[in-house]
Amino acid sequence: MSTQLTPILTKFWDHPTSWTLETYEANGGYAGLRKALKADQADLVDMAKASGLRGRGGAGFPTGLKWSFLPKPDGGPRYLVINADEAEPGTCKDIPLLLAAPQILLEGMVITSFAIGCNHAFIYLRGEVAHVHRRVQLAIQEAYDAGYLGKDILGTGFDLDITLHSGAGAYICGEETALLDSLEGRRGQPRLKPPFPAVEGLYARPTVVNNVESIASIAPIAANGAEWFADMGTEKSQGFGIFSLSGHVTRPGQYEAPLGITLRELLDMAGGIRTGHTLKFWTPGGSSTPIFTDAHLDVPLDFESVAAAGSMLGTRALQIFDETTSVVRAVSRWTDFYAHESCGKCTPCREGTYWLKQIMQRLEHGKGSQDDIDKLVDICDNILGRAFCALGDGATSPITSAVQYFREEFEQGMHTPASELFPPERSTLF
Ligand code: L3W
Repeated sequence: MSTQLTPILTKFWDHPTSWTLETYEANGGYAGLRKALKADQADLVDMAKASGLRGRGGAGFPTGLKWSFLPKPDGGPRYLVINADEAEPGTCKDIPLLLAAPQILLEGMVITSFAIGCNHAFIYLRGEVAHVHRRVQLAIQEAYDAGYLGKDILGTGFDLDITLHSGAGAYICGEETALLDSLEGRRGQPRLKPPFPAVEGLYARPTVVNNVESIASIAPIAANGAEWFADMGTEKSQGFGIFSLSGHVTRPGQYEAPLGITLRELLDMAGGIRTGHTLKFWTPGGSSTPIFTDAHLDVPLDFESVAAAGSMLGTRALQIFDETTSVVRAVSRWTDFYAHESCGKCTPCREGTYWLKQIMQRLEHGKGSQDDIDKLVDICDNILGRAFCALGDGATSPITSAVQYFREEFEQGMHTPASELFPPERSTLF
């Protein structure tokens, strides 16, 4: 289900055959590509820059700027790689987009490849979603058959092949350099940066790695112009995005809206917190971002405002929890996840997430000791900024923010199990 204030990426998701090329073309699909193929490559990079589009995969890095980091052509290959390894707890926008409207990503990929001079692009898809793999493969075939992919696209002389690759179910492969290692057939572990992928990426060639939603947004930008996009959102966080609401909300789902919308406004669209209950805490951008409470209902959900309020816009994965939820139990589940998914390459993350898990489990089961809370915060302090990639930092965010807002619940964890304070059957989520 999708609800749209800006009906663009999610425009026809509710159509019974939304994923077909026929439905996509009937809704204006590939108009952006026809325009783009008549433009200069440099103008398309400028278009991406002028639109203000920032990466939709979590970091918010300016998309056009990233493209402009590619070195001058040297006659060798350069690649576009789409990060579709959506696995962050709560994040559910790229997989639904690929299922409902895969052609919009493919159109964005052809435009981007043309802009950066790439003739072979890849989609790295999360391994667990075999049904999505089938749907995207079908969409790629339809695009080849219609002349949008392959040799001499639409008679312009531009060639592009797309390879769809499924991962094997490791969260770390959403980190762009681990993804590249995995795509090359190696065990997915992050590489040292610099060199950034733009300079030395897939097979040590210049590579643009972008998120699904970022490149899908390029298709309507090419059709409607950079200014049209830049006019939406806020001054520094332009355009629109998909907000995924989950948890204790009446109508969970994907809500497309300009950046800068607030949780209060999104909840109005989603029917509010489930009947008879009140908001307790929520994540603005997935479990790797510091949690917010009911005091943050009116924070504009743009990169700057969320950062100023102490968190990160991340992937706009709004996981919503009401007063029946134990914050200790919720954080303990996320900590299990990070400990399980740590790739083991660096000591702070490999050892630190294991220690965090032990302490969180003690507190969850009412067996914490006097100094456990200080120890938790101290371990987080020692991981933050010292891990090899963002996974370590992400593991600390829910813990330090939860201690900040709900310290008394952690203190209760020294003697009372969370299941007694917050019976799981009332909460329904954990
Ligand atoms: C060339 C430079 N390129 C930066 C590029 C860089 C990358 C992009 C952003 O983490 C975050 C993380 C998660 N020359 C460059 C340059 N770049 N300087 O810009 O880079 P960075 O390092 O800021 O971020 P990142 O490593 O991409 C992503 C957060 O997102 N997150 C994660 C969600 C996870 C998923 C998932 O499910 N797979 O989306 C949620 O909040 O914690 O902070 O391309 O190469 N000088």
